[in-house]
Amino acid sequence: MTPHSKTYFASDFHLGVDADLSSLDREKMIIRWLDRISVDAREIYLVGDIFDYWFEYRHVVPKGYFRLFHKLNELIESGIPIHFFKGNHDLWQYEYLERDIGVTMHHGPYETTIDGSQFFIAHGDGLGPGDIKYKVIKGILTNRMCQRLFSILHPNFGLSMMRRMSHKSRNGHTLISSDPIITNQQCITFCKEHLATHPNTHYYVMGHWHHPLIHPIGPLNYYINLGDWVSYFSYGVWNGSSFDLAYYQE
Ligand SMILES: [Mn+2]
Repeated sequence: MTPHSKTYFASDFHLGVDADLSSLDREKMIIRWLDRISVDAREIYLVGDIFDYWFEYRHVVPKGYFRLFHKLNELIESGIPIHFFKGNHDLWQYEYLERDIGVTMHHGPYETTIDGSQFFIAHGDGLGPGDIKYKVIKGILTNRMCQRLFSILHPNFGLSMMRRMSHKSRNGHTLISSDPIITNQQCITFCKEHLATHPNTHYYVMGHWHHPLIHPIGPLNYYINLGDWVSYFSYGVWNGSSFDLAYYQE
């Protein structure tokens, strides 16, 4: 196998919130993971909710994450492209990460071919039936005028408000079931419907539900949930011919 032949996927770091491990400890762990995979990574996809909350003002960004930003920039400079998806917790990102860190930002689902296989990559929020309340809220949060009004608030006030909102929403997203197929049902339903009209899609790679899973949805088609780096420390690896979930251990 040639070096730099693997594609890595991870999501839902939720940096900015302390869990069993503090945000800083998890950030340092993520950097050690990035160092490890940089040996054979060709591309890295970070599939949303990297930050637990984020708002980018015209001249101000939330402080912290310097270590992560530095590492991402270093990998990009070394020739490993990093794709960055907005999640439902950090959808207010504009050009800072793209311009200053060099990531390729995706504002919605992204379809691409990797080693001849067709991938559909998305954070996963708002996909599938139901969750009407969230879809309405997302409509408001992504509204330009609402964003402009919010940006008038002083960052000390605006960001602590976001932090509280984010905490509430996370509590609403604790695992629905101990069965990952049930937790992921909404996205699985979406993928099956999408597959009916796009039968060439081989892999649907998503985050959001925080419950790692590889689930067949067709003869050669799979739904993958990447889990999270709050409790699972899970990630996806595509080695050119197959997709696996792995769990980071020091
Ligand atoms: Mn999440």
